Amino acid sequence: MKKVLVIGAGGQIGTELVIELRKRFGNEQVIAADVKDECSEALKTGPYVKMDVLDKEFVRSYIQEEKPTDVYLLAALLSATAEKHPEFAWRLNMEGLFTILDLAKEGYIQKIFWPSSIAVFGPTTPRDFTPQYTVMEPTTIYGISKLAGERWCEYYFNKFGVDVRSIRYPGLISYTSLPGGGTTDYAVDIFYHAKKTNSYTSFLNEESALPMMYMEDAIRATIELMEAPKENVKIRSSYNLAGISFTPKQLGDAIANEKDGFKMHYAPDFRQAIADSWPKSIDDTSAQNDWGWKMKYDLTEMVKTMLENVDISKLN
Ligand code: AKB
Repeated sequence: MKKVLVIGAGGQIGTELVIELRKRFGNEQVIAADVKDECSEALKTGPYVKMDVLDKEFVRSYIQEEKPTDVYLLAALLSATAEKHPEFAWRLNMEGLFTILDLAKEGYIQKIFWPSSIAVFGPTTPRDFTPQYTVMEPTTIYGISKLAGERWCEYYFNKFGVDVRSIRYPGLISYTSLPGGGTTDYAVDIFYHAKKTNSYTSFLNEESALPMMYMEDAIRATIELMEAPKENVKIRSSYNLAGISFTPKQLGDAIANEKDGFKMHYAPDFRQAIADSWPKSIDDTSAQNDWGWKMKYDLTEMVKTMLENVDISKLN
């Protein structure tokens, strides 16, 4: 019987992932875990446990007791925040991964999902239609931790047969939970400001093309990869996922098509240098060929859905 544990369930991906997993496998089968004492309303439909992924003893004893079949390990510091707290980011992004990989190696977990990111690429990577296999010299702490994590995942698969699966997420766009501390966050913030003030000041310049993806597609990709037959999962580092590539200007124009008079302004900050080191677009042929990945949301549909659904009371 499937029993799923989602660590980092309170974050941008975690909240929507738990909701979808509970729809598919039943509320009681999906345990949400996060560092906060209490979970949000959205997660109250099933079990919740307070868990600090750095508390190795607690994580080990909880998993040994509960024996989840599948663990999604989402707890991490994203790119912009990680630059401000490099040592903590390295610890958080790596130590939790080792704890979970070791538990799987010891037979307590059957399958692991661990998220990687386009941040594994760097300024020496070809930036257009970035291939699955290419030069990888990330220059951010977050990117370095994700690349190291990918190598460890593949190592645990090759050496110990640990069934670990991963996606290099592009920037993720959603309205249920706010993103926290990423370089791609502008593409979510913009919708709140568009609704509230009909204008937005982007912290990336107008020409910064980055790959992005609507959350519903990202959640579907995650579950499709986790449910794919083992032999189809040929890449055990992490799969490229393309999503939709656009610049802040293109996103602003798409919003202006829906909202008369919407105005964009630009005030690039330290996140510009991070964006400049990342791919503009991604080649995800391997994901398409290996486990049948196909994206649904394009820019127009994503913009319409976001404008309809963002709740501006979430913006302080
Ligand atoms: C970030 O901007 O740090 C994340 C990512 C691309 O992994 N959204």
